[in-house]
Amino acid sequence: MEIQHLAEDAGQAPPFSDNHERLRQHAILCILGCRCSMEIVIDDPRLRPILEKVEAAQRLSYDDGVTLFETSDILSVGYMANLVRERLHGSITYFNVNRHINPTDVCVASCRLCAFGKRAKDPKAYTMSLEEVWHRAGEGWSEAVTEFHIVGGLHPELTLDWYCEMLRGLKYRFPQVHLKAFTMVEVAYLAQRGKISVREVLERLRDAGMDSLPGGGAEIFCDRVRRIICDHKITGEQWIETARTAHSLGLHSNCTMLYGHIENAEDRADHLVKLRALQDETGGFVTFIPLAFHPDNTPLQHIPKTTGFTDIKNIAVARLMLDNIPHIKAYWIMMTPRIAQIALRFGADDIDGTVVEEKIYHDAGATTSQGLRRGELLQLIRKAGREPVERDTLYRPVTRTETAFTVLV
Ligand code: V47
Repeated sequence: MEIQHLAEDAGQAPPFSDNHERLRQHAILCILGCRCSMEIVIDDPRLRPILEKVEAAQRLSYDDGVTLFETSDILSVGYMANLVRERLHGSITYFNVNRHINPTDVCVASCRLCAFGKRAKDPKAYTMSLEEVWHRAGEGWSEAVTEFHIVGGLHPELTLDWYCEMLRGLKYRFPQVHLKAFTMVEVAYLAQRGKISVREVLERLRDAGMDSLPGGGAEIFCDRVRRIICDHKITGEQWIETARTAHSLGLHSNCTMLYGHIENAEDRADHLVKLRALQDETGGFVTFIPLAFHPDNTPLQHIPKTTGFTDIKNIAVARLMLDNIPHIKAYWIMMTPRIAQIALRFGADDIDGTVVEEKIYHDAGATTSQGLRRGELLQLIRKAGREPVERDTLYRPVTRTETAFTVLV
């Protein structure tokens, strides 16, 4: 009788005044095998209706997003995000064997958020020759990479032909490697400089070997914030339009959000809702990566660094709001391997890859290592109690020996 009564009440999550009584009821429900809202003690009552929606697999609203960003009840948010993560991926955690290549740091944009971009006249600026790019791609560890992640500054002189030649040369030398290249910002800049359409730029890059696009440059879509952190970059609307065009050509891409600077909870919720709306339309996003702002060596270096709490929260809220984007990445370079491990219990199902040589975050003060070996990534994931799966860029499982790999299609 009592048990039946408790089970009926389970969906309503009554407020418990007596902790002992709550634990007793919880124990009975566990014996019954119920997974319900009574398993979790919610400190912030504003999260109750959100939990109900999450359990019923209903879409969360913009207001829910603001509430999730504002609350400090991180365990409840994490519980919900983990529920969704495990519904989608079980315990599987993806990683890849990749290499970053940044052909140039010369950039006309001078974004305040960035420590990587340099003016052409800066003695510290560099631009690789094509031969250097191709040579650099083959350097590093013997493990066969499955992806080159290629991004750089907005160089005022490098032409679309130069970039196409770079891609063709990479495909010729490394035919099996997926080329994930150029942010929406670089694509839009090439179109503007060449006085041609974004579509034409994307078609030419694709025909030269570009397989997909990374998620960078989205920052925060809100104009008020963009005017301060990246005033010379394309607008949020132009970023979305460029991604829409890429997806319409059958190209997949990732997407990002830069947090931890001058944005607020509303700006973040708005950013996620806009990404979700585009994904409803195109289905072209593969992975979302929340990026923590690193202030060192930028004009915004007075802004304090993000905390582990904020980093974890952004992963969890992203998993809850982006119900149509399959993967959420805890980019270990940006959040440290330690926090990335925790993130695997708070909504993330991916930790990125070996990377080998990272410049954008290290120029901005990152203290993580430049790269990790495949075995170290496996260990990180296993020690977090998750099941590692090596993937290619499009999440097909990879089997490998030390120097060769096979993608299971
Ligand atoms: O576009 C620049 C951001 C992005 C800083 O698609 C900064 O798989 C923090 O997009 N502090 C590049 N962030 C990184 C990126 C990325 C990384 C890993 C995987 C993928 C993917 C994409 O980093 C830039 C910009 O949004 N950024 N400067 C800074 N000081």
